[in-house]
Amino acid sequence: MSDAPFRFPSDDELMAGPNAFDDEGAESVEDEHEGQDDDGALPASARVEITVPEVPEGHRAGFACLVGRPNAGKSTLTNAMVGQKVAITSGRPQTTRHNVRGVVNRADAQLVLVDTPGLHRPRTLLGKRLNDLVRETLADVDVIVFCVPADEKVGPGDRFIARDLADSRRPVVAVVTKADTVSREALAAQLLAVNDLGDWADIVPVSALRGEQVDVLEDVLIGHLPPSPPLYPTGEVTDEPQAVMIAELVREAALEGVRDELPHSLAVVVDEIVDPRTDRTGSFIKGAGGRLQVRVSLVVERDSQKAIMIGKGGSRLKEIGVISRKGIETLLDRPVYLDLHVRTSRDWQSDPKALARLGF
Ligand SMILES: Nc1nc2c(ncn2[C@@H]2O[C@H](COP(=O)(O)OP(=O)(O)OP(=O)(O)O)[C@@H](O)[C@H]2O)c(=O)[nH]1
Ligand SMILES: [Mg+2]
Repeated sequence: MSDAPFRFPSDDELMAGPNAFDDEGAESVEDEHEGQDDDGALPASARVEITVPEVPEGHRAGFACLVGRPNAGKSTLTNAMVGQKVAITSGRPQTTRHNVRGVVNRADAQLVLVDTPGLHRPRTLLGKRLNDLVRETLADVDVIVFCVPADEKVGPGDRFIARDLADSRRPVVAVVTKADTVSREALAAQLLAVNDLGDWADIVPVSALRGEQVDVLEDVLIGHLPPSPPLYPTGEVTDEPQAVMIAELVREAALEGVRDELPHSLAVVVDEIVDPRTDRTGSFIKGAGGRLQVRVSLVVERDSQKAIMIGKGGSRLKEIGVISRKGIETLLDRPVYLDLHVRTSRDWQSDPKALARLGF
């Protein structure tokens, strides 16, 4: 995998023919568009651009969607398969709040993983929206990955999801995650319990943390994809917009060490990104130098939570800034000046207007 910083193509770019594939190894016929008449009609000499990527015989490509209850290890497994962090992870439930696409590029196949929010009994409007999002996603993929953790008993939460999956009419591969956390006997028992949950195309135990069986799962999933050239540029590992990745890295750092309701109550948005190198009108912060200036808001539901986020004398917020800045600088491959603010938006999880402002 290259060390070059990510380049995030826009939807338009992804849809545009030549950009849909690596240019390397592609034969293309140039279209100069010269001599085009004012009325828009192309002269007979105009040639249409055709790009023919060289796709090896038998190449497969398609989508696999990871589902499961909160905290089942979906995002950690997504990152392990991609080989790079595309989704944030934490021990708090409901860490993932939107579909994150991660791309596994191999010579023989391209597997696009769709990591989804955990499915659970919704208690807020946000929870309901997240469940709806997952259900819609299921309809559009080639194969579904149902994640059940090895270290928790199969329960009503898993049965609730299994019933939904039975209706999806897609092949479902059941995965017992976190296999490293239990004994061989307990793992065998969990595999049997998961087998009894439904009619699965396969059952695979994995440990994303140790990288065990991750390649086996990859092969199984690719076996369910149709013959197709790559769907995404083969150099990309995700199509997440840069601002979303930044906000997620801040949220991941902020989730560390908070408990109870706070993880659910926290949303993070990027308010502004100013690049003093390219934006001459952009305000130039003293001491920021040539660094990219990133302003981020941490939004909580109550003033008491705001106090916790800020910490004594601002100590917690400072810590969040130090940790997330490192991640953002690695992501962007350049120095960053990070400005964090905490604000309260009362009960935003249940307020449709606030949800819309926060991008849900
Ligand atoms: N020991 C061990 N821990 C794991 C493994 N995979 C995930 N975890 C841990 O399980 C917790 C939850 O992992 P996530 O990947 O964030 O879970 P998720 O299913 O994406 O959670 P939501 O996004 O909230 O639905 C984290 O603390 C991970 O470090 C694994 O293979 N082994
Ligand atoms: Mg997740």
